[in-house]
Amino acid sequence: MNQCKIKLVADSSINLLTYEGIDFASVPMRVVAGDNEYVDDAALDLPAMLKGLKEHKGKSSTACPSVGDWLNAFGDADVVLGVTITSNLSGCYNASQVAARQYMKKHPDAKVFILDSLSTGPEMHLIIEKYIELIGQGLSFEEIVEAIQRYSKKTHLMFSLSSLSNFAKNGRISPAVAAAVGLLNIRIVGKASDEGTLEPMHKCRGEKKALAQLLSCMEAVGFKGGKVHLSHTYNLEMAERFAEMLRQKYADIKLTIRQNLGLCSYYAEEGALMVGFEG
Ligand code: X90
Repeated sequence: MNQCKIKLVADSSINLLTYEGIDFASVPMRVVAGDNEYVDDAALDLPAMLKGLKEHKGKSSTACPSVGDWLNAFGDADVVLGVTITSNLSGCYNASQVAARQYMKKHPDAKVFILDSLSTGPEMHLIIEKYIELIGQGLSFEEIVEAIQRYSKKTHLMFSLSSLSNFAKNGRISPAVAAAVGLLNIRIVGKASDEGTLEPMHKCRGEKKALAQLLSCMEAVGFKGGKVHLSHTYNLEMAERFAEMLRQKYADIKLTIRQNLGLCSYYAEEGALMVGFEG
C-alpha cells in the first residue's frame, strides 16, 4: 500500500475541502433554486447562496455528484478509499459505486472502496480520519476495508436543528414531522438512524435545553469522551457552548468545530449544530 498512489474521496456533505498532508478530493453536491445552481466546492459563496435561497420563492432542490464527477475525483490513483452520505437519502453512494466499477474495469490493478456512511457531515469526517490512521498503520487494502466497516458501526451522528423545511420540501422527511419543528424557538434533537435516515428524538424549547438533551442522547449510546467533530450553520456560539460543556465533563476530548458547507447548510439550515462522535 505504501508505494501506491492513494486517493481519499468524499462528497461535499463532509464539510471539508482539503485535508492537510493527504491527497483528498471533495466531490461537490449541487443546490438548485430556479436558474441558480450552487456548486458545493471551494468557490461557493455560502452567504450568497443562503441569501439567494431566501429570496427564491419557488422550489429548490439538490443533486448529487454524477458518475463522471466521481471518476474525476479518483484521478489516476492505484487505491481509492472514500465515504459518502447515506444511500437512504441520496443517490450519491449509487453513483460512486457505478464509478468504482467503471474505474476498476479500466484499471484492472486498481482498488476502490467507498463506504456508505448511512450518515453525513462530521461522522464522515471521522471515517476519513480513520482511513488515514489505518493507512499509517501499514495495513493492506483488504484489512483497511474490514477495519473501516467495523469502525463505522461505532461512530454516530446527532444534531439539533431549528427547521426541517427543506428536508420536508424535498420529500426526505414527512411533512407532519417537519411541521412540529420551526415553531418559535422549538428545536429537534435527533440522530442518523441505523438505516441512514433522519430520526427525530426530542423537541426542545431553546438552545440550552437542546444542548443538554443532545449530550444525554450521546451518553445513552455510549459516548465517554474522545474524538468529536462539530459542524454548524452560522451558529458558532452554540457550537462553542457545546464544546465547553463537553470539555467540562470529559477530560479526554479531541474536538474540532467547522462551518457547514453548501449541502449541509441547505438541509440542516441556519442555526444547526451537528455532532459526529465515537460511541
Ligand atoms: O442527493 C442529493 O440531492 C442530496 C440529498 C441529501 C439529503 C440529506 C442531507 C442531510 C444534511 C442534515 C442534518 C442531519 C440529517 C442526518 C440524516 C442521516 C444534514
